[in-house]
Amino acid sequence: MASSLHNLSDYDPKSVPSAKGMRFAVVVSEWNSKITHALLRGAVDTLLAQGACEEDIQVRMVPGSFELVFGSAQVIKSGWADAVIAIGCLIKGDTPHFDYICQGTTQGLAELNARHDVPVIYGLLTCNNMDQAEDRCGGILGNKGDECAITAIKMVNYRRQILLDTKE
Ligand code: RBF
Repeated sequence: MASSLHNLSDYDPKSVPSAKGMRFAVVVSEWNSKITHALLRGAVDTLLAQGACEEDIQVRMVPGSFELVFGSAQVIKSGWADAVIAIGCLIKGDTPHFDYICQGTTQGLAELNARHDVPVIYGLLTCNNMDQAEDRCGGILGNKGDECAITAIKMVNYRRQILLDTKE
């Protein structure tokens, strides 16, 4: 899992299907907005570069990472999106609060994936300090937003493939 061994913006374009005709909702936490806006930029730019249309990308803001779960659930229920990208940045503080939010948000997003037919992509940075976050939102380790966009496209394609295969 060492992200220092993997640049988050690296991917093999041959392995990525076209995003044309896919609809994406990006739910973004306002906390540590310098980081989350850079992650959002990476995600949107990558979706567009892979063929998604601007009108097929919806961006919604929530106050903090913990609210990503409700924010994503609401987007799923609206029925509009083929995939949700949940973007947040948690920076460790002096109290155990960080651990509770990390755990709650991660568990909540995992439950959405298990319960619904819309993939929710984990765009949550959980960092010990701001330097680690900057390294991962367009710094030396790439941009996790890029990685989330590629994952979202692959997961929409995955579901479409399953639906096609079960029709045959
Ligand atoms: N939200 C984040 O997305 N990243 C953080 O680093 C972060 N740190 C927080 C630290 C404290 C002390 C508090 C009270 C909240 C923090 N939140 C953070 C907000 C959290 O995700 C949530 O919005 C609030 O706890 C309200 O439910």
